[in-house]
Amino acid sequence: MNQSLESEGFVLLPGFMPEALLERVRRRVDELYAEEGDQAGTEFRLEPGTRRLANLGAKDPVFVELAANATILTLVRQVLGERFKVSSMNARSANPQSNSHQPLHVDQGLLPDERGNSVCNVVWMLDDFTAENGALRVVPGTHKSGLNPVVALADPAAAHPDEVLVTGQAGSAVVMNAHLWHGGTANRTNAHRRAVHSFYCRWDKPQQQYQKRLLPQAVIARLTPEQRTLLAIDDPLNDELSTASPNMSGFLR
Ligand SMILES: O=C(O)CCC(=O)C(=O)O
Repeated sequence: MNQSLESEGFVLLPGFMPEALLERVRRRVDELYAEEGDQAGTEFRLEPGTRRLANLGAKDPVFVELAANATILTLVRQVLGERFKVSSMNARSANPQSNSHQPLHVDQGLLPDERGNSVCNVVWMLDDFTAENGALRVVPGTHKSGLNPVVALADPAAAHPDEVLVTGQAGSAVVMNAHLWHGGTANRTNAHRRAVHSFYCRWDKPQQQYQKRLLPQAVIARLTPEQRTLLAIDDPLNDELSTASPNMSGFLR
């Protein structure tokens, strides 16, 4: 059991990505931003002050590899229990000198329910996250509050007295119970702050991006049996749930 993930609601894994993997992911993310241009992220959602990419599983196997990393899955299992799936794979880059500041939120506005936690997010740092460039802020312990900050706080965009900035070197990963109050902050530097998000949900929730429909057949054909299970390709309940809401938007986001 990871104590930080349990009690604080998140754990930072410094230097988690080997250098070659970090470079591969960075290169592909930059290529996709260049290829997609103005259209980047439009399949899902746009956000002022940021560049976004959506549906990354369809765009390169490396993003599925990230989401299927065994150490990461052990931590996700701690949050979501034995049965969970990938919900979406996206990228988010806080633009230089921009207001990429987000209100404190819980992903998809979801609170733990009678079955427990239902969402977990992994933020892969492709650049250093610093106090100046739009690092993630979190309010430790709030995953147990049963409250949605957008409802509970008078001003969810304001600094919270208990918030902490999650800073770290490029290649680090943050595994976060996504019921934790969190949000990106403003980037006051002249460089992009890039991240990939691997987002997971419990078995009984719809995927945020319905993988079976969004992944090209050729990509599905190349998945390993474990990846197929993780992406819920052969899961009739997921077909039912995700067909009903094939591309949910709203905070994680
Ligand atoms: O990229 C980040 O720093 C976190 C963004 C986030 O929390 C979100 O988009 O829901």
